[in-house]
Amino acid sequence: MTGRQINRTTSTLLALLLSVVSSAVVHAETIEVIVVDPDGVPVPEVVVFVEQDGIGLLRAPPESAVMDQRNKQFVPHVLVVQKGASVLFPNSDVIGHHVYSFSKPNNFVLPLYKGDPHDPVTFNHNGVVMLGCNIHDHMLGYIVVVDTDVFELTDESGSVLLNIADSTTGYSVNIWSPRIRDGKQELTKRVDRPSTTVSKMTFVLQRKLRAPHHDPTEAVQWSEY
Ligand SMILES: [Cu+2]
Repeated sequence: MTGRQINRTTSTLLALLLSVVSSAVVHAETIEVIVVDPDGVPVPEVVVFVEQDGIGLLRAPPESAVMDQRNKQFVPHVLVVQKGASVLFPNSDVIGHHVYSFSKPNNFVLPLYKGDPHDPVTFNHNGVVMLGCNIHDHMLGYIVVVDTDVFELTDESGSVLLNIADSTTGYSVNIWSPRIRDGKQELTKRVDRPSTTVSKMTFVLQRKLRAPHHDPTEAVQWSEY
């Protein structure tokens, strides 16, 4: 084999390898998950996450995220991240905040600060991390740490589209929101392959929702002063 032939063989092999890798990642079935309240009204800002069997190395690494503080609110109110993700807590207000969480083992404290002086916080344990501010009692936020790279918040129509890997033999779809009162077993649906294939899944909540924490229509506006 000449040098050029070897190069060509190498590049062909490389192209083949790349196509195998990308098809393993790309080949997926999309499911739509919808969350509605007992009256059939869509519920936005619900965390939906999918735990897939045997997905192992195909999982994407955790992405870092930002939990901002604006107008004495955590923005977003609910954030979902993969286990191991680092989250920055910049303060975009002109006043100071003192951010903390007592949610063990993800508890942490960022002493009183303005701007962005603190290192990101890494969340290494699954679960809901409830956020507060020592200065402003009404400030409330949530970080949901999940052991999967398939997650999203529902949109205004209570809907979300998620990709399920072809290679998985089964999976569970889970939902969470601080507004939901239903028991834990109602918030998980299991799909076993290949006996079942699903393109659309609806969670109909049985119990009335808690009121939203921040209702913009009820908030006092600066123009009213
Ligand atoms: Cu504060």
